[in-house]
Order: sequence, then structure tokens, then C-alpha cells
Amino acid sequence: MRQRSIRIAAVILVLAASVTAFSAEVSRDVLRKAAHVRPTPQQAAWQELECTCFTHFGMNTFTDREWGDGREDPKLFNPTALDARQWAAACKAAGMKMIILTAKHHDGFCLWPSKYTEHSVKSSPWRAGKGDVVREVAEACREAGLEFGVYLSPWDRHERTYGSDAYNAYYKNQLRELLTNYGPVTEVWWDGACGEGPNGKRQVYDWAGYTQIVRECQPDAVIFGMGPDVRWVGNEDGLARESEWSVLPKRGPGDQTAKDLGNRKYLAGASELVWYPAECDVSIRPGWFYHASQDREVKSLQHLLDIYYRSVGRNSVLLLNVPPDRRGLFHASDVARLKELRAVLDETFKTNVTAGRPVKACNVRGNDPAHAGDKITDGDSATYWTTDDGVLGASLEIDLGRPVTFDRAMLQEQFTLGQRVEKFALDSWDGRAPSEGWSWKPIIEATTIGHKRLLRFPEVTTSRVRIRILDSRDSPTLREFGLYKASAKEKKS
Ligand code: FUL
Repeated sequence: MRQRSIRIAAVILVLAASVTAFSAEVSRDVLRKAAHVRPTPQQAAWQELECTCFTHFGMNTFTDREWGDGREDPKLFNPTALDARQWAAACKAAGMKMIILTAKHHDGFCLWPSKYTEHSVKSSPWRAGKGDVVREVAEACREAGLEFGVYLSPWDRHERTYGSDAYNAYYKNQLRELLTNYGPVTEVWWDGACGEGPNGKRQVYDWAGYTQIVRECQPDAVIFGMGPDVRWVGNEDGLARESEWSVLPKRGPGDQTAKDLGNRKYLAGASELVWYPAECDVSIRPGWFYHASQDREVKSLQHLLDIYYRSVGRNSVLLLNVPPDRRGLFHASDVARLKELRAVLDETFKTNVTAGRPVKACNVRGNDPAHAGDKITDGDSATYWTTDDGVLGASLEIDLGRPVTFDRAMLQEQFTLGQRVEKFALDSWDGRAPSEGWSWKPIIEATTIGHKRLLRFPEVTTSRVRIRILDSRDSPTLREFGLYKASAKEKKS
């Protein structure tokens, strides 16, 4: 009896071991597959924008609400001094690369004179019913060299056809208007709110049909949220995860949010993996729309800096909302805060002490100088360091030439080839010569890199640093590596 149970236990052990070995094998394979999923050129170009601006403006600006019910009188819409050039100038000065305008929010009021409804600027007193906010913003963006994007709320609490097939046709007509009459559109924003329309009915949206129209009219645009190109990060605080992956299992529209689906354990069972990078939306004020009562609640410089490090610095694009007021202008406090933010970021990232410095890598793919270590300090985003096939861990030593002090680091993978690094560390040299057995002190350890990873740590002074790639899904790549000293206006962390 005892012998039999020993035999059974042994069989179970062997089985368990082979299952583990099998899944480990599968998992390496899956990881390699994940490492080779790449962004489309449109997704890659969008990622490089890094900082973008949301402008929530519309009926709610005049009713002091966040969500209108669709019964608002169009006559309430009457900005006294609308100047989209002022918005564009403030965005540009803040280093933001795009403005996304709420062409229509959930209340259904259209900021352009749509042919398909009277519920728009054409029924308002603004510019005697001849105005077009979408045109003014699109033109101001073009003049300032900014990209332009549109938010067209699928949920419409005004339109009577909402809740029927006719509404899908209405929505598509409006999409076409926006995507054919205003020049290039870089991002189309579809939020997932789906409430009741004026008849108490809910809509079954034709996402595939909407997507087709965007592809046809603006092939260079990316679609956010309920679309396939850009994912909602899962919160409205502007914060990405510690490990933010751009490669995820494919799911239904909008189904990827609020989950860390890029992590290893979720990849294994996936039938298809897709590039689906995160966007972090957040408002500079508590509300998305302007409320005079929130003039004193503009986010602090430290708060915005924290958001920057935890969005752009975590492989995401930041979409920072700045709501124009009832004049149709950005409020002076918001403009001042944006300026402060840019001044601090510019000061922090002005001097990169690794620029042009020599780098010794323990492994270089095919010993090819085109992939040598010093590609990470050449300031050229087209070049990168990488390793031979199968070399998933590696180290690179950067000679800074003299002792320098820094407290910020920036790493970039060549993400257009895929996102691969799962874990890495930075070390500083303690000053002892190799003959004395030089040693390295850990500065910080982190997980993903992707397009950009920014790290904050207490000041370090050294003449040499080391990057250790501790795990990677396939041969790691590094495009750039920088070290900086934070502006004195950044609170020390
Ligand atoms: C959400 C909307 O319900 C909010 O009003 C806001 O527009 C936010 C950015 O998206 O889905």
C-alpha cells in the first residue's frame, strides 16, 4: 500500500515537472512572439508626441455642468472672445504637440455647423450663427505646427434617432464631416460612455463601421478608446502603471482598460497579440469643463510633474485637459501653470551628461559597430544598441569622463522593433580601480522601458554608470540613455 502511494506520488511529480517545463517552453515562445509585435507607423508617430492637450469646451462651459442632458438651448452657447490661437500658443509654449477638441460631448451640441442637426453653433448667437469652433481650432493648430484631433462622443443625449440604426448613420455622417472638411486629423477620440438617449434607449454602436470611415478619410489618424490603435490607461489621473506594456492580447473594443494585460501571465493563452499603447488623460483642474469655482484648484506644479514622470516617463502619451472658459480662452492661471511646467522640464532635461560619452557593452549583435553600445549616447533616434540572438541579459558601462551629479535617468528602447525589456537596473561605480576590485552600487531597479522610461532617485555622484538588463523577452534594444540633474524647482524625491 505504502509502495503504491509512493509510486503514485512519483508519477504526479514527473507529470507536474513536465507540465512546468512545457509551460516554461511555451512561455518563452510566446514572449518572443510578443517581443516582435510592432507599432504601425501611425502608432509610432503618435507615441513620439509624448505631451498632448485635451480641450473640453461646449455647452457645459455655459451651463456649469460636466454632463449636459441634451435639452440645453443652443442660445446659451456664446463665448465672448474665443481665440483658438491663444489656446495653440499656450499649448506650444508648454511643449504639447496636439490639441484634441470636444467637437461634440454627450449633450449632443456640435461645435461645428453640422448638416445633420440644428443642435449646433449655427443655432447660437456666437458669430451670429456663422461660427465654426472646429475650423478655428484646426486652423490655429495648423498655423502653430500642432497636430489636431477630434472627440466625437458616441453617446448623444439630444439626437432623437439615438438607440436605433439610424443613429449609426447619423454618427457616421458627422464623422465624415469632421474628417473631410478640416484638414489632417491625427487622433479620433471615442470614449466608452453609453447611456440612454432622449427616448430612454441605449445604442448598439457600429464600431467596425465607424473605424472603416476613419481609415478611409484619415488613414494617418489613430483611434483612441473604443478604437483599435490607442488604449485608455484605465484611470483619469494621468498615471500609467509601473510596468506599462504596449503589447496585449487582442480583445473587444475598449475591453483592455484598467488591467495590466501586457504582463506575462496574460499573454500565454492569447490567440492574437496586438500593439495597443496607453494614453493617460487627466484634467489640469478637477473638472473636464471650465467652472469658475475651480479657478483656485488648478493642479500644482509638483502634481503635474509627478503626472509627467508617471505618464510620458512610463511608456505612455499624456493627454492633459485645459478647459477654455466662457470667453473662449484658456484661463490665466492655467496658462501660467503650463509655462511653469515647461520651464522646469526644459531646465531638468537641458544637460544630458551621457551625451557623446563612450559605452562598453558586454555583447553587441554580430559585433557590428552599427549596434555598438555608444549608439545609446549618440542622440540619434534612428540608431540603437542590441545583442546577439538568445542574449536576453546584458550590461553596458558608460564612462562619464569625470565625476558628475545626477538624479534623473531616461531610457528608450527602439520600440518600433517591439517592446522587450522586462527588468533592468542602474548602478554607479564607487571609484575603486579594477585592480582593487572595483565595485558597483545599485542606484535603482525598474521593469519596463518601451518608448521612454524616466526614473527619479536621490542624487548620485560618479564618473561611471552601468545599465544591467536583467530580463528581456528577446534581444534587448536601447535607443538612447540620458542622465540629468533635476531643476531646483522640482521637489526632491
Ligand atoms: C469621459 C466623459 O464621460 C467625460 O465627460 C470626459 O469627456 C472624459 C474625458 O471622458 O468618458
